[in-house]
Amino acid sequence: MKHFDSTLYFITDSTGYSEAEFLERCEAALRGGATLVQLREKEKSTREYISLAENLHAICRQHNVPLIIDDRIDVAMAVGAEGVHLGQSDMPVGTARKILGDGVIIGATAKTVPQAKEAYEQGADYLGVGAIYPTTTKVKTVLTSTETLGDICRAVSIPVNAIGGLNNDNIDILRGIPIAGICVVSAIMKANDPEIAARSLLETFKTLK
Ligand code: TZP
Ligand code: MG
Repeated sequence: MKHFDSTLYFITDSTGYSEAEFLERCEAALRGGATLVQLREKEKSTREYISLAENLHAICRQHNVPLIIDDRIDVAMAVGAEGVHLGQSDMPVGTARKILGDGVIIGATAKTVPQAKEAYEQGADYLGVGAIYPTTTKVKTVLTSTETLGDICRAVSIPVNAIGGLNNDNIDILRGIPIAGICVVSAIMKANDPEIAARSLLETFKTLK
């Protein structure tokens, strides 16, 4: 069954960490309550990406949290990950859906209402929308207004997550917008204690409803 909860969607960045440190931080995020995890690797070889995905998948399974692979449907298939996340320059959602079938979670990045509607119509299961704030994470993105975020939420009937520069001190800007959850990289990955960071983000998010 394709069930997932995108309330606290933790997106990884292994830059600067040994594999052991990286996996320990991911596990801490899961202990803190991350509800969905995305492995996002931009520099690794295919073989390295698969190996890290296998190791992270084992940890996610222990916490009953689905693992999503960024960009690479081949890597997702190789490790039996629960899903894949596709940006606007990656494989179109409809093509990925044909390859992966209905049982796999497909997420898509959308920055405008037309992009959101297209991904939804092609079979996306959730959308990531942003960047809401400037981000220090390595990514090609532009800012998306909270107004557009709200319009996207109302234009599709799948979960929509906000992303980009979000942390405990600034997510109040999302209050009242019918998002399903938040996606964060640095606020957890670079926290002194990723477990505490995840737990408090979850608590803060719940107060926005
Ligand atoms: N897409 C839009 S912003 C972003 C991605 C992958 C990075 C978000 O990272 P952070 O550290 O939570 O700002
Ligand atoms: Mg991508």
